[in-house]
Amino acid sequence: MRIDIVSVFPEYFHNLDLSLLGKAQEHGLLQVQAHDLRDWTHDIHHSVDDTPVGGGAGMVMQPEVWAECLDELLGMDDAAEPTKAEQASAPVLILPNPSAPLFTQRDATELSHAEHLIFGCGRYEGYDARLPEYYRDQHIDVREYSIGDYVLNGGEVAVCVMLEAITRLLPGFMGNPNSIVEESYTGAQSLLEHRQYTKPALWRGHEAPPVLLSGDHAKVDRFRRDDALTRTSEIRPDLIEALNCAELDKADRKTLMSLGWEVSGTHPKPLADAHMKQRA
Ligand code: 6GU
Repeated sequence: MRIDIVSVFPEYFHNLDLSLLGKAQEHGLLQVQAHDLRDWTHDIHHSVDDTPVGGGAGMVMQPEVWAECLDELLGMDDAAEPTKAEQASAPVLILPNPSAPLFTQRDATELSHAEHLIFGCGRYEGYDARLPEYYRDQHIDVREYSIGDYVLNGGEVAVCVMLEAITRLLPGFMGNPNSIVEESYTGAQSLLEHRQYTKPALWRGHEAPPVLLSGDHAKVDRFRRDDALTRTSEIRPDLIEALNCAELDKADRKTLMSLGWEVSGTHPKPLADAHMKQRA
């Protein structure tokens, strides 16, 4: 996978040379290149922003500087019609934006199959709204994503978050691919992961659940599944409501009922008179 990142702080992405991402680059699994947006400016001040049309606080990133950079990275200077192979490996343009739909595990999985990703990091009050519009008109797959309901100073951290979520799904990235299968937010039936314990079994007076030491794999699996259901019911009831009841086994239903859920319909629903432990 090839990854280009454009930012006015390209040094920000030195962190990608560390840890598993750094290893993956060394092994040729991915090639990451961070570019300085100011390299595409023409004026002496290397300016990338201007005041908002219509007035208001802050500065907006100019579309033309971005477009000259993105045209080059997208290979759009090339007048020739794209070949079939080029179309199949067409880059996906990802623009972090706090006012966009949330980035989820589903997006990470989908993007992990792309051959080439280009991330453009906005700063200030963001980029000119015509930028994503223009590239969609050029038949580029443009995605705008937010990583959560809070405001960051720029898209750089958001890009690091998305990149980590995407690249760890590349075949050969993780030492043990099973660790991906079991974790939270994978598959249609998303639950928070069960809690984990290591040795010693008794630590500062706190015991790890004895069933985990029983050696009975079926019991361990059931305990973990119930722990996942219980934690999800408490912390993320929205994920329980999205479950498909037809895919729950008998023990799942029993556990959910004991947690105050009705499981006779298509999706679980809170029992009308149940004292649900909702988030404050
Ligand atoms: Cl993608 N950008 C910024 N600036 N703030 C954010 C965000 C993105 N996602 C959440 N907050």
